[in-house]
Order: sequence, then C-alpha cells, then structure tokens
Amino acid sequence: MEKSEWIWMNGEFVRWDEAKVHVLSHGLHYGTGVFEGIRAYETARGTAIFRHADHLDRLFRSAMSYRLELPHSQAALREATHELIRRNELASCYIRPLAFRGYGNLGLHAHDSPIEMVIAVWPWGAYLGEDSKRTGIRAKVSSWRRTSPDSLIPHAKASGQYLNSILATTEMVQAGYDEAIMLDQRGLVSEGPGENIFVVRDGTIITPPHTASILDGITRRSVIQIGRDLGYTVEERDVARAELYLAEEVFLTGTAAELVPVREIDDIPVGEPGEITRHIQNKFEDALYGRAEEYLEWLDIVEQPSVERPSKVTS
Ligand code: PPE
Repeated sequence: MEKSEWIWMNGEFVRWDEAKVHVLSHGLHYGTGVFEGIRAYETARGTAIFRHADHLDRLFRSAMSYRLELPHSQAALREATHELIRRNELASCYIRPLAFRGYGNLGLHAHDSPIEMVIAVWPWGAYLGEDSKRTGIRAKVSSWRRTSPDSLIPHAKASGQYLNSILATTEMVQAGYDEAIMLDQRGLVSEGPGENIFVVRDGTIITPPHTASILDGITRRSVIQIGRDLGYTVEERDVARAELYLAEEVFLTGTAAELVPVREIDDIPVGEPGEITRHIQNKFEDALYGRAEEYLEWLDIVEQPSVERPSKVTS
C-alpha cells in the first residue's frame, strides 16, 4: 500500500510509521472491531468525501450492534478526517476509520479492554483494476456461504466478520478468477466479499434485499437512487443463482471497487458491459466527481485553509 504521512490515532496525529498497537490488543486476537471504507475525490469544489455522514452513521450502528461505545462523536471524527486529509495534502484518497478493543485484558469478557480509534487515509486506486471498470471482470460463485444472520451480523462492518470474505477471496484467487460471488445460507445470491451485486433482467435492475445477509452498502443505496432517477425499475428481491447466468447484465458496487461490470460468471459469458450498467456507471461517476447537480448533497467538501499568496511583483 501507498503510505501517507499522518494517521489520526486516539485523538492525536501521529506519523504513519509510529501508529502502533500492543500485540496483546483484544481486536488482534478476536476481531473485536468495526470499521468503514470511504473515498474522497478531487472535484471542482475541492476534495469531496462521498456520503461521509452515511458512512459515519454506519460505523456507529456497527459499533452499537457489537456493544462498542465509541469514545469520539461523529462530529469529532468528521473534523479529524478533514484535518487528516489536509495534513497529508491528498487531493483524493481512501479513508479507513477503525474502532477496536485495545490492550487491557484478553479473554472473551471484551468490555475489560479499552476502545481505541484510528483513521488512516492513503491513495488507493481502483480495487479490481482501472481496466475492469470498462471491460468487466470474471467472477465465480464461492463455495463459502456469506455469514449467516443467526450467528453474526451481516449488517455490521465488523473486523472479525471479514474472515468470511477472506475465505471466499482466497478460494477465488486460487481458482484464477477476479472476484467471488457469495450465496446466503438459503442458497440465494447475497453479495461479493467486498461489494454488493446487481443483476439486470428484462430491463429491470434487481439487487438482493437486506434479508439476504448483505452489508447495507452505501454505493448500493446510491445506485438504487440513481437507477430510479434515470427512470429504471429497481427491485430489491431475492435472486436465484441461475439468474446470474440468465441476466443480461451484472455489476458489483462498493466504495473500494466503485461500479464494476461482471462479464463472465462460472465460465458462462454474461457479455460486454451493457447499456444500463454503463448508463448508471456514468451517472455514478458524475456524482462522485461533483459533476451531477442533483447529487451534490452527497459530497462533504474538505475546506482548505485560506493560503496567503505573495502579491505579484510588478516591475
Ligand atoms: N459488502 C461488503 C461485504 C463490503 O465489505 C462492502 C464494502 C460492500 C458490500 C459495499 O459497501 P459500500 O462500500 O458501503 O458501498 N467493502 C469495503 C472494504 C473493502 C476492503 O477490501 O477492505 C469498501 O469497499 O471500502
């Protein structure tokens, strides 16, 4: 990964290489943490954090689900993130806030360990490759089922839960594909290891519902709204595995991945990125880069301090 200079850690700005934890930190042993993945883009109005408030809301809901009382307010975290981006002088970046049980006591009585919080920002290019956003990827249905809602909390973005995504990713890489698609405990389509999924059938855009063990993706929400605003019918309903093969178009959405078309699933061609996928992808990119008036409210602009410019020397 590409380093930046500063990391925000428990209320202070520390050097990237100095942001360290004790090896007996609770979160390292049991995955007791919650996090977010957010992106900031360079726009004509300055660096803009996409749906920042929605991401911070989700962080607090994830924390609540696992009974983690976060020691900083949403407003304080927002301000810390703005300052961090300014200090690192980044025009665009990926933003990773993380709250975890730190060093105190090991064992399953988690409340004995204090909660630590960090925010890191760094430049991170397209997750599945820049080309894949244009040409599409090859996906494989995983043999690993997505975390079921009766043993963990798919709605929470919790550190330990990502072992499930890592099993699916490792299997998919070894088999030679670009990304995995996971089914839920019922055998219906759920999502990717780090993305939500959409299929297009008979011109209708369909995505699995909240009851299919998905993460309530913020890109998913944006795409549902953009799709409807563009006049498409968007349905949240269960998707059978075979519908992946029967679909006219399939695409994945996520903060890191953005919007990635799927051109092949289980070696069955879906085809080149389709018209509806491209239509939504273009509008979504306009929203990210501040080119869509109707979605400007999604952008949290990082204000730059006014710099005193030396007055021009005239001869
Ligand atoms: N499902 C999962 C399991 C998931 O991790 C993500 C985000 C999504 C759906 C899409 O959610 P959203 O980003 O709000 O649209 N995955 C994050 C972490 C990826 C990683 O490799 O780490 C991300 O995209 O930032």
